[in-house]
Amino acid sequence: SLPPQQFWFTDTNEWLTQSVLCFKVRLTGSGSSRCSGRVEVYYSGSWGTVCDDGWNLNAAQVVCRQMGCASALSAPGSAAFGQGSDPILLDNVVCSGTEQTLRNCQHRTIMEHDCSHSEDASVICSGEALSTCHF
Ligand SMILES: [Ca+2]
Ligand SMILES: [Ca+2]
Repeated sequence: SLPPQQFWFTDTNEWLTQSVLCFKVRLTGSGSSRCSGRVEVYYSGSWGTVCDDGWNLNAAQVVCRQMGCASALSAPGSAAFGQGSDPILLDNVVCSGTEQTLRNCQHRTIMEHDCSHSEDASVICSGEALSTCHF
């Protein structure tokens, strides 16, 4: 297992411990599978969606890695797997593709957005790989 580590997150102004390394992500929605679907992240007790503004293959790659899946094939926007109903948690996500989790990518302050659920972001990852996260 991972050694205890702490990270300062400017978006929440708090120290978070190693669980952040595995900041929970799930793929859901109509037609989803373990490695494809609408991206939902878990924050402060609830699940929420990600807006497609800025969403691209680099961001999808981070999600695919987090999910223990192989490389990202596409990063569909516009609620390709249906619209979520939970809060929109992340907007303007910009990743280089090498980040450990979506929260290590640039994004607006959590829950600040100018989106609707018609803009929910999704990923399609190829195959399956071994996860490096252990819950
Ligand atoms: Ca959009
Ligand atoms: Ca936006």
